[in-house]
Amino acid sequence: MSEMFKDIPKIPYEGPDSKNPLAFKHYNADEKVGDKTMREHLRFSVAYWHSFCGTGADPFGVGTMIRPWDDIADPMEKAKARARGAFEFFQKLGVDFFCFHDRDIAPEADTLRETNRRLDDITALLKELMQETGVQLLWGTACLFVNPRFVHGAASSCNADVFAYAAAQVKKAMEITHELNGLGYTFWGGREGYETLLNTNMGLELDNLARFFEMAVDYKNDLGMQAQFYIEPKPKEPTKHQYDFDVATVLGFLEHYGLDKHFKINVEANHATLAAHTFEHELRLARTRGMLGSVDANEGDLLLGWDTDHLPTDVYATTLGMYEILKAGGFTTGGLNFDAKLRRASFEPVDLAHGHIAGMDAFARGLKAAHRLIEDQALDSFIEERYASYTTGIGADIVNKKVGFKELEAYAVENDQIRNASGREEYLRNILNQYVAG
Ligand code: XUL
Ligand code: CO
Repeated sequence: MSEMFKDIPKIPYEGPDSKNPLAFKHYNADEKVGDKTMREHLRFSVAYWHSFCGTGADPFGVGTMIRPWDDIADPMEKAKARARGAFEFFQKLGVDFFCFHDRDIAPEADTLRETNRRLDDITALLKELMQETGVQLLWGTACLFVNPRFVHGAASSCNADVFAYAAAQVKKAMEITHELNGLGYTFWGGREGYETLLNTNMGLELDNLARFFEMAVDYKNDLGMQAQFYIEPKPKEPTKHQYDFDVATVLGFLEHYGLDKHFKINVEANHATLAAHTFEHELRLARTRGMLGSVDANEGDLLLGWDTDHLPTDVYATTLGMYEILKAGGFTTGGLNFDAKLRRASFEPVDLAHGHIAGMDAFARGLKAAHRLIEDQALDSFIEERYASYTTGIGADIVNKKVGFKELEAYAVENDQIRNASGREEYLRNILNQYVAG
């Protein structure tokens, strides 16, 4: 097969002193960090939509990206060339996983029947490419937001025909994910939200969203599909108010409808910041509830209020993110999916390599720093000491539910000269600095 990305060589690991821009300085796939290799910890995945379908278009201008398949006119031939190019890129980068939406891999036709036939064609090609390369599908998903039929949402649309169409589309996307042994299946609620309450029946929309998930769980059982289901929270964009606002909202929704045992969370860094949380806050909440499944690895621009989806380079964020992932016991079915795109002005194919090298090196550094923070109990010992009052005496009685307000009042009147200790945030930030630099 002829080489498509001629400017991108196989990316080697050359270590922190290398000056070669097309080499890893920190990501050394087979190097062990604790009891696992970096490859096993990080489970990097490339997102098909941004890297191979993204055009660079914005509200003020058309696409800018130059890709090897640009001149192919026939949409299916183009889709096949794109698939071959994608796998060449995965191999050159040395990643083990990829993720896609149904509409990324095969172009939509005029009828649902023909669209599904096209999907079958490309699925067969992907299967071959996966077998040849050993690259696996981290998760699949359905695009329920680009086509105008989804203008009012999909499962939360006011139009029952749209609900039915979305169900048919997800059914097919689950089938091809299953056919490709996908480890997961993600639900990101593209337009599942609202613009104005003036035209919205919120109660029905939320109930319908839950009905849709129940049907997906039933069909997963029918298929005998093992893939882990994920929900990916996002607070806004494209709709003004998305129903899956943040981890807390998704947990509340899943628990309310009795769906929590069927799902885990796919936390996206830039979605966390859009929700006015940090990446590590969202990860911490998900892990605290045993719901941390996978990660969409990217970062936002704090000067801009939208989902800029940069390839991540902030080593503080990757360190604190990896800290949560390691504390959760590491990934099982999940991984770090670069749901991230190049800037519009970075339009040459080689920029894809620069962007992903940046992301992989940033997470490799984060992994090493987080591992050492945990090994040395650099934060744990402080936190343990900070909450020590709950391990004995009245604190232990509170934790063990041995006391109520009456007993606590009796205790408080005898112990009302309270002494608190410093939270030492600056001291702890100094420690974090040392680990991130080291
Ligand atoms: C959109 C987003 C999606 C999901 C998959 O902000 O993150 O690409 O990850 O549909
Ligand atoms: Co995402």
